[in-house]
Amino acid sequence: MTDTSLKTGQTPSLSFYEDMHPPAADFRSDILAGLSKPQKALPPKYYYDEEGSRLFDAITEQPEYYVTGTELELLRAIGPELAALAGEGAVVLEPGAGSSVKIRTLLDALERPAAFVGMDISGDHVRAACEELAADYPELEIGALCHDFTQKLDVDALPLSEKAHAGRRVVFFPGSTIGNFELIDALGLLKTLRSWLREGDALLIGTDMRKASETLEAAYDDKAGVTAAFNLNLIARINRELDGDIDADGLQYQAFWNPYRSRVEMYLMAVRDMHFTVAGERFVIRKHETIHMENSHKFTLDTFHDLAAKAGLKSRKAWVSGREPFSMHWLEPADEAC
Ligand code: AVI
Repeated sequence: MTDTSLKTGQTPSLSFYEDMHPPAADFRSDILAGLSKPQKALPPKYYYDEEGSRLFDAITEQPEYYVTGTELELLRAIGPELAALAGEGAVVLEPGAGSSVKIRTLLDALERPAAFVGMDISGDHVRAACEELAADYPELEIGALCHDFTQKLDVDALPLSEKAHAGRRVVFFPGSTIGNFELIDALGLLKTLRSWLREGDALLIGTDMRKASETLEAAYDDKAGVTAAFNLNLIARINRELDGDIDADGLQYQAFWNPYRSRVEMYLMAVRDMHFTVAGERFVIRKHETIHMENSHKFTLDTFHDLAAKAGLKSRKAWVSGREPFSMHWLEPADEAC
């Protein structure tokens, strides 16, 4: 439902703010379920509390973590080609927040874009990010949506101007976030994003690529220990918010390249037997037993195009960085799926 109070004064710089009331996550039951599995696992979506978001930003600045810098460099290099593909008056939709330097790089590259719509599961976060953007791009129609991007969205119903609705839609999904999903869920997400597109619209998506295992393992286990701290921060969050007593000193962070599943797998391994309580429930973790924290899938052009094709998306153009292999894809609805 449109928040009209915002339309009528509080934040005149935003064209609209809409809260789609995404289903609330249940931290307690998700954590208890994860710790009860034979292979203990914690959902990575819970990494990002305030400290976790700060630590993730710090990861992107580590010399070993090539992902962010490489993608930004590639985005800058292909700007003129993106402008030609998008044409004048495009509407950019970004699932995830809208504050980063990447969205600014894209908006700067495009020819007089008509509108930008930022979406995030946190309403406060997306509103603040889009307001910041609106202050810097006063000529752009900018809307913010509190929305879970894995859920359906009727883009035609968004309160955008007629001019904006007539522009080519470019859904922007950078950062290789798609790689953090299990492949079956990545396919589901691509199908959802595909459903936002009409014929001629596009999904511009960044995907990290397979490379030497040493490079990958160093990127996900930096020397300064920031990625380890990012993982252990979730343990601290569990202890704080769920009255837990997990001894973080008894857990060691590890990252492995799994070539069979083409992904980096991240774990916390117990260095000794430990008994602990979370939300009143008792658990035991044995020496050398692991908690599976996250996966980061790496693609080739072919493996990603195959996945996209299953979601009804065909590749119009793909670019690969000359530094560490990282790809950007311009995908369009496949004819038969339109
Ligand atoms: C957010 N995502 C794309 C990161 C990645 O590279 O898979 C998450 C990450 N986890 C540890 N380092 C980075």
